[in-house]
Amino acid sequence: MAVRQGTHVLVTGAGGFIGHHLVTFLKGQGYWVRGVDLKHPEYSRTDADEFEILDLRRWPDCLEATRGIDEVYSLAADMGGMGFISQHHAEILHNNVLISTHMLEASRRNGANRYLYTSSACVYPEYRQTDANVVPLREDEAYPAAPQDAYGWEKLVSERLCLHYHEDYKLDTRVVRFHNIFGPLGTWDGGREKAPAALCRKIATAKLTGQHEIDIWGDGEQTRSFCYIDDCVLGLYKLMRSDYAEPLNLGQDRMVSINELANLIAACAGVEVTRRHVAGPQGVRGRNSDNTRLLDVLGWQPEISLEDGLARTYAWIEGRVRESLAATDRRELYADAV
Ligand code: NAD
Ligand code: GDC
Repeated sequence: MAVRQGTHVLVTGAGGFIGHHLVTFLKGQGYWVRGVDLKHPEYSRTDADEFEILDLRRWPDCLEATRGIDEVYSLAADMGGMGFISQHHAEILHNNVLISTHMLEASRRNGANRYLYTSSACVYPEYRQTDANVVPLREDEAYPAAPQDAYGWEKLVSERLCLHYHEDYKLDTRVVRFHNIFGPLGTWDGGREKAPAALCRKIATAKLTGQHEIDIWGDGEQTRSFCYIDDCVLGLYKLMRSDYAEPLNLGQDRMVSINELANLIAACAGVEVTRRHVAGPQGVRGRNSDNTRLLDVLGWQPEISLEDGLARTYAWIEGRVRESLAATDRRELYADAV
């Protein structure tokens, strides 16, 4: 505890899904934490000791964010699910290159000891993910490079930047590759939401309105693995405390189809839904995490079952949908009255 109390930690993207949960976790471990983002967390108050609204595309803001900091968890990024990353290539590449490049250099200049960069399974080559029954992806399979979308290209280049800062400047870097993280307090509507949140929202809406048909993008036979947020923040912390500087997967290795995911969520909701398969961005056909190296390096892998994680996530999203439907009813009543 003594070391932790003296350690000043920065979490960028602390107004977002994973960053917000990570701040709470690190406070629980006894750290002094500064959160930075373009916005405050949307669904509950931050536990950070200090929270600054900064734009990390800007070099002066990165210097401001990293002053007096020992360890940086770098999560800020312009990001979203397939609906967002398949439509905003230029914006994502431009914004995230600036954030990652400036944050790494500012952390070095201000004397940070450790820097953890949050990369993505999107760095893996699309040619390894063409089959729904995909071979789980190993860390050493990112090359020859053919990442998914501009989002994946930025992640791969920033991974390399971290490795070179480690070699050239002896900055103690860590690189994690997330595989579809989900949970409460994450984006659930508006276009950036990923499949677990989108399907929870659609199924909650079906349940609460009695219209039991939901849209699924594609035939639903595409596969993914999904990792619950509590496992994600624990894994991030374990990686930061390790001495491992190479990229490391952080995800579940249980692969399900999107149709199976919808069935599991419908079971949480206690309703039966009919799936309507519609056109939509699908990304890779299959994706799963190989956790061999994760187990080797951390002696641990995510433990929370998909069923448990979905039950907690669904309950939270059903609450948001209920509020949203009630607000719509109030607006319609008011419009009728005037
Ligand atoms: P999120 O969108 O909820 O959080 C990212 C935060 O970064 C947002 O709050 C956003 O406002 C902030 N941000 C964006 N531009 C900024 C800027 N210029 N200055 C300051 N803040 C800025 O996303 P998340 O799910 O919490 O993801 C966190 C990190 O993990 C990201 O780097 C993301 O690419 C990576 N990642 C997430 C997943 C996942 O499944 N959630 C998968 C792979 C990688
Ligand atoms: O958005 P996502 O969760 O991202 O989509 C998973 C699959 O679910 C896709 O094939 C998509 O077509 C399908 N899907 C079906 N219906 C829907 O209503 C829907 N909404 C959404 N969003 N998807 C639906 C993600 C990236 C992240 C990130 C992670 C790393 O890709 O978007 O930014 O880095 O990967 O694992 P996904 O898993 O393809």
